[in-house]
Amino acid sequence: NTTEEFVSPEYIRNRFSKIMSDMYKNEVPLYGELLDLVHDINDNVLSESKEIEEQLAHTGELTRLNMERHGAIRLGKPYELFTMRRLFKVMGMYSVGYYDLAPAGVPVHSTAFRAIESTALNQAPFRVFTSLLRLDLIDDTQLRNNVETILEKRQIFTEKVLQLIDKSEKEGGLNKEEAETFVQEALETFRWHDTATVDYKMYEALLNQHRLIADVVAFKGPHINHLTPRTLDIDKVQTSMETRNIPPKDNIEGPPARKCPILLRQTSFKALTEKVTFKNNAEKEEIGEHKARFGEIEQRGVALTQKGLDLYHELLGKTRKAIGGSPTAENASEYNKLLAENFKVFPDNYEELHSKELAYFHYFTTDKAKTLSKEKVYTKADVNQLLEVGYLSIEPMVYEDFLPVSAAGIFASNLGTDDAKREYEGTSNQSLFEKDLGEPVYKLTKWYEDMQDESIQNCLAVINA
Ligand code: OOG
Ligand code: NI
Repeated sequence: NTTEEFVSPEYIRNRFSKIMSDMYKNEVPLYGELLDLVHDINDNVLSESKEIEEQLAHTGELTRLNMERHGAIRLGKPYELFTMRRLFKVMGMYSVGYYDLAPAGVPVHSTAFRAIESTALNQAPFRVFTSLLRLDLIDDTQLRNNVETILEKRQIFTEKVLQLIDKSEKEGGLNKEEAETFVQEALETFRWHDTATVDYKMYEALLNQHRLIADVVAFKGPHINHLTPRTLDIDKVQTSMETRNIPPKDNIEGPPARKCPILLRQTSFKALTEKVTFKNNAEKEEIGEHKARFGEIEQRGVALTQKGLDLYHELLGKTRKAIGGSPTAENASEYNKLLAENFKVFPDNYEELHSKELAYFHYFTTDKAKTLSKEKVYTKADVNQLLEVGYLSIEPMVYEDFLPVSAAGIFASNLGTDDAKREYEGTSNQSLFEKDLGEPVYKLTKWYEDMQDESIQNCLAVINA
């Protein structure tokens, strides 16, 4: 086996993303509807705005737009998180960010697996929001012990996929044939199972503790619970969903609509009610229902610096506080009005977002840069000056990650309001998460900082050459 035979992680990631999407379309036909709707709306936006098209072409995002999607899974025990990290690594995906959902009433902590180089992201932007159940937040000791026993026995990975992960780790990659076996075997872990591994009584006990706990513990594996295409106009998607008989959630999560979109806005359609068979004993089966799988849409905007994030959280928090927490169907329009009002102090043009250091940007040299005198060696300190006089230009750097408050809202809209109102006292536990994961997560803002720096260094290298 020589290195030349290996296919790239991007190839494997795209292949996996494609077969996962096909599987989900098959299992959840509304997701296919949603994809069609999003493609139509994206085509419209691009044909109406040359500016948006050029900006996306410039940053390399245009070609990835229609393959862009993220998914989400919920894991039960440390071994599953540890092995999932190894599995995703075969596809060039690494753990970025730590999200604590406990304060929002969801007993999990999470990360996102994704590519970490911009070229790799542009070739295959697939990512997976991955949550791990926090058993320490289950207050009923007996139930917690039961959960532990149930989870201890399950193996969510196939024998074959484990072998191929080993092989890829030892030899540095997989050839085309192995890669195909790998994606097919990996897919098994994400598949829906309509037979529960517990009896109905246990399912109800889990459900009563938290709907999410039932979803994680009662099944053979971590079925993919949604897939999310990227749209260029989420308000349009939200209002068009109903005309296609897709039932939307009550409001869009995240920042308000803006000329210069920031971070991430998300909405979803409500989870399907699906039939599940519960095995009570060898002879008796019971049919019940479970709600877990839904579809989501996202619109991505510019990534914010820590300063920008702080302002975002301040304005969002202020709005939520004023209406008494998460928006409901009843106060959604009041909430949206207030949100837009409060965000008026957040600059809405790229020049100001840049000069106030609220957001991250890619830097480019312009044609004019060729005329620069070669006598001086330019450094980072000259960058703003070079930008002002037109030797450099900037484009917004897209936010590639997630938002904890929004994620909690997405969880909640599909779990039922009682669960969402729950509060967990437990403190956030990033070091335990990283121990279970088997390595530290990439720090969010540092990742963007490094990308921006790299783009500045590349420009300086061209100018000083
Ligand atoms: C994950 C919800 C979070 C997002 O896009 O913020 C999420 C889940 O429901 O398991 O996917
Ligand atoms: Ni999502």
